[in-house]
Amino acid sequence: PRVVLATRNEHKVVEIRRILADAGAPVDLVAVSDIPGVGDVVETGVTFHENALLKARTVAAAAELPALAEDSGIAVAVLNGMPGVFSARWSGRHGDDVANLQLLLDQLGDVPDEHRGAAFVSVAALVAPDGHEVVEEGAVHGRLTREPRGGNGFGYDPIFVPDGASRTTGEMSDAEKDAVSHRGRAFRAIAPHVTALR
Ligand code: ITT
Repeated sequence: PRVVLATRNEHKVVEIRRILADAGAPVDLVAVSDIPGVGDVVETGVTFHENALLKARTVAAAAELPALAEDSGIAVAVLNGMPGVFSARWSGRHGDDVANLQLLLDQLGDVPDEHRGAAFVSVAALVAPDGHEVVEEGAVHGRLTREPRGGNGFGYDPIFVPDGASRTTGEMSDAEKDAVSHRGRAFRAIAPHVTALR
């Protein structure tokens, strides 16, 4: 099937393509930037679920093709789940990973390790122009470090250590991150639904 990948985040494009390929889902993924007339979707939702569906519905309608979108972020326990849906724009500058990560570290200050719990969450939404919709969620729990470590991945990866691991997801290989990540879980769950499209 031909499916539009409704994200403007290049890091997500790379990871989602890789996860679906590794899951053996044969799909012709078209970048949303290659579809003329599809503008930016304003993320007005207050949940990952709402925003993922909003992005997929808007792009599916505009492109007249099935669309796959993701909304994701990091939920920090001592910040009552923030940055959450605001993760990409936490510092006020959308997509500024360095500023976003630094602000989060500053906000945590010297909160002790046992209170630095956080979870990455990914909600994947698949919407077909005929109205067929599937939503799958993935999460990975862990804790935030005090200093960034590792240059792989993106966003908050250099400060996130999954439960049971000692390295940050920024220090992991692609395969190691995908095996445990929120995105790996959500997109492996949605892969059979993508394959089932005609
Ligand atoms: P689209 O809406 O176009 O998909 P976006 O980057 O704005 O792109 P989101 O609103 O879903 O997407 O924001 C996700 C943010 O959460 C992302 O910019 C990172 O700051 C953070 N994030 C999500 N997954 C991550 C991961 O695997 N590693 C590190 N940070 C991640």
